[in-house]
Amino acid sequence: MKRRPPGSNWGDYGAGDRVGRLNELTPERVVRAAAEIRTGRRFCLSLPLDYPGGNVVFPFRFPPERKVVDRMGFLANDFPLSRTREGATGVVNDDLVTLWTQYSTQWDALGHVGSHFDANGDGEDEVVYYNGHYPGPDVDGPATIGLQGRGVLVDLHRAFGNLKTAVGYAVLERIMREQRVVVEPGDVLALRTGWAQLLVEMHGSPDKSVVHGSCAGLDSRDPALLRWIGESGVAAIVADNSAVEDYPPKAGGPGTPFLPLHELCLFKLGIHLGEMWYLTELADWLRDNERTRFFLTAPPLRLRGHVGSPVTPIATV
Ligand code: UVW
Repeated sequence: MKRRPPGSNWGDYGAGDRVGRLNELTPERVVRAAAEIRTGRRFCLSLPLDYPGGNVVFPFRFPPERKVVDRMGFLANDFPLSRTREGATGVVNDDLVTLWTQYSTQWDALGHVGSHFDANGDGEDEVVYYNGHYPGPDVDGPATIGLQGRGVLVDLHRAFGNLKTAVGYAVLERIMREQRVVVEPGDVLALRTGWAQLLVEMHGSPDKSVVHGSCAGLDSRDPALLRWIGESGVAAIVADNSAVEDYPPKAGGPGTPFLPLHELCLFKLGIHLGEMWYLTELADWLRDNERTRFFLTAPPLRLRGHVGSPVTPIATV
């Protein structure tokens, strides 16, 4: 890589780096995060992975498909082990699941969104990803990071209810001040918008107009917001909505990204995005206990070559 996009941090964590701002989850900061464990109470931050339900959120993503494994020509459903060894007792079940990795609660990997940019300096733009990695084996690295750190939650739902709105920096800053949220470098920023709660209330049969017409998202056309994300030092950003940024973002002019926040975070800065997390119970508990921070455990699947990962994040308070 000879050139890096303006406003990017390519190379800052090393030429071969593939985890971006997760480098900020240093051992010292994980110890700091552990100070947020005061009651031992845990919250599961995943939706059921067959939610939203159907494919009205993104028409190209579908619920998981479960099948029973074929074992010796029989379905492995109450499969008698006497078929494996004569006279043996016991039965066994075996299944397989086809998962659309970005269907439900997930991490966007840094390979999820790239751009066209002349990283090799030959005068031609090429398809390239975070840190100047090229498509193929370069972005296929295994996700081995043991992702733990301090989460800090901003409750946008408390401010806006289910109103669909794009939240820029000025408003976010005001809400953070009102809710006494302080974000420090290495924190995982969590945004509760209420959107995932609407999914839960629709019980797997989501209404298209509700899905596409509700709740807050970040205003990714606000330069001040993008600048703050860069300067804040956040290790990752997660939300209980579909795309972290208000979706679809307002159209920009020709030559501007379709998804400005995705481009900034995944392509330029190596900030992973968590989408469709379930934050309702955690957010309510934090509010009731006058807290904003929690200990987060959220490792992606250790699966090679995928560009998004289902995840079962756990918050401990
Ligand atoms: C969008 O496509 C908006 O988001 P993602 O692909 O990250 O789910």
